[in-house]
Amino acid sequence: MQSPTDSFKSKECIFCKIIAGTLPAEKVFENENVFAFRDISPQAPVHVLIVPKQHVVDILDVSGRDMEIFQHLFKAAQQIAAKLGIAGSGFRTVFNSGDHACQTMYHLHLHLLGGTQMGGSLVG
Ligand code: DGP
Repeated sequence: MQSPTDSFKSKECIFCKIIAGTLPAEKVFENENVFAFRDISPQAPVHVLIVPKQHVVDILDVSGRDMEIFQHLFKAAQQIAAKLGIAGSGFRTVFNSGDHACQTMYHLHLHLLGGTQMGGSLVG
């Protein structure tokens, strides 16, 4: 598992390597700002990770002009949900930040989950 300190160096970041194409992943979407791929350990029939191409650690690491990152991620979520056929049935978007949320990968990522009826509880 990556530690926040280690993965802050983007050259060592697994998600940066996936974006660069030096580690394999099942890509579902890409544009100038965003890359999206299937989660290696899916928790729903559709489980996609949407990541900014710019290396930022978590939502606390985004400020100022970088706030546009959130716009890019949610715009991509809209497009991917439509592309994968879950826009109508519904989907969940989640950011995990820090220990209590069990963040394990320290490159900001928006989970997009759908394709099944999910429970109402957000805290496992
Ligand atoms: P989080 O707990 O929010 O930090 O979720 C990180 C997610 O990243 C977790 O659901 C598993 C996924 N993941 C970790 N390593 C890889 C990988 O190498 N490839 C892919 N596709 N997903 C990964």
